[in-house]
Amino acid sequence: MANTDTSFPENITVAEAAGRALADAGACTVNCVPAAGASAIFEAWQAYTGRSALWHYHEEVALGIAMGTSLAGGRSAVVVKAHGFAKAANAAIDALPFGAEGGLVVIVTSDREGSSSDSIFDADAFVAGTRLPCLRLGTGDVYSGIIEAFVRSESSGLPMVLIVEDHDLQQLVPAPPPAPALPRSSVLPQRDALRHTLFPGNSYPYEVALAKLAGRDWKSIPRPELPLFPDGLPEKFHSTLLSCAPVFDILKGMHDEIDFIMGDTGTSSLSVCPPWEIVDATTYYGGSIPMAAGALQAGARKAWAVTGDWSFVAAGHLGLHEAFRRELPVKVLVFHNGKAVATGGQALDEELFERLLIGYAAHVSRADVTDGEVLRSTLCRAHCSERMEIVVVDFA
Ligand SMILES: Cc1ncc(C[n+]2csc(CCOP(=O)(O)OP(=O)(O)O)c2C)c(N)n1
Repeated sequence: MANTDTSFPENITVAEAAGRALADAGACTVNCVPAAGASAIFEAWQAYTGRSALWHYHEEVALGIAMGTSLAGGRSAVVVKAHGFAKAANAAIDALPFGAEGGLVVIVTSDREGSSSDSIFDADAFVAGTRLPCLRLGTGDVYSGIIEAFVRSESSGLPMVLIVEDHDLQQLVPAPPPAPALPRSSVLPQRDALRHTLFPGNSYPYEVALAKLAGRDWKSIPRPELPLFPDGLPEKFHSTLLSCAPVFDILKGMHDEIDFIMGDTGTSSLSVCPPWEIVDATTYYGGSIPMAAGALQAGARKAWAVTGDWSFVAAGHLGLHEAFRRELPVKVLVFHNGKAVATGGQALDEELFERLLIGYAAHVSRADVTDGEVLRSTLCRAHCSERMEIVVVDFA
């Protein structure tokens, strides 16, 4: 049937249909690393919404931010090339047990023959390996497929991956009629650290994911208790956790004023356990800063990222760059113990750590863990500030 609304052309490209679907689905965050195909969708989304969003540099960060947005109840999309999805895989594999609160849709543009890519591989098999629910969309299904993916992501509580073929994106398809915005719940997702904290010994997120994948009622799965410190946690982490206790105690006191505290791989994320119960969510290595940034993009007022120094150097700083560029006032707490305790105590390259911080010198404040008063005032000042703050807690 002909479209009688003259403000909309009869035919649009598949990329434009995708951009329009992201808008009509109410995605508040669309994160894209430039690459053939992916860029066309992102640009179409910007043109259709009149929004101008920054490009991303790193797909793992783009997905981590989207995961944070989703956790905070916002709808988010990531648009990347297939090899970009491979680069984001560390976040993607955690996205399955982590799940989705607000709809989370990853659009992967595939280039089967490698005609505009620097790699040729089986994108479908790669995505299938993550076990994330996935659909390949043909040209005529792109608009409805994206809208339905958001609906399905929210009803299943899982992220969705959609694969579209690069060379389809410039094909013409009938323009979809203007659609009413996809309704969404205005209720903020409840904090559920047990379900959103991935660490060895917590099998609950995985069991929930399996139930979601099978379409079973995950809410009826018995909820285990988080282990109580000290007896419930491995002895090898006791002394590190005890040394961090002054910081945990202060954070616990501030907890009610913080919307989200994102943890990172490393011993500090064990502060999810009682008696502290600090961390709301922990996913992949270096994921705390992107996730905190994503929560802010979804409208959270205060979001902290709690990370170890090694994870910060390894990947966390990548998220810092993106948060900084977007002026997102993430609060970053770095436990500077000079080693990777979680993996056996490998020494940190101190010079490299300091070098990374120099770029953000105006945002960095430091406190020695033994100086309780300075520690408290430094954390409180950072929390009250309206800009990005990086608090480095130094251990002897
Ligand atoms: C991609 C990836 N590589 C390696 C690891 C293994 N790993 C887990 S935690 C960690 C470093 C932890 O050190 P730090 O961030 O300083 O925290 P700490 O344990 O000292 O508190 C590493 C290397 C991982 N989880 N993911």
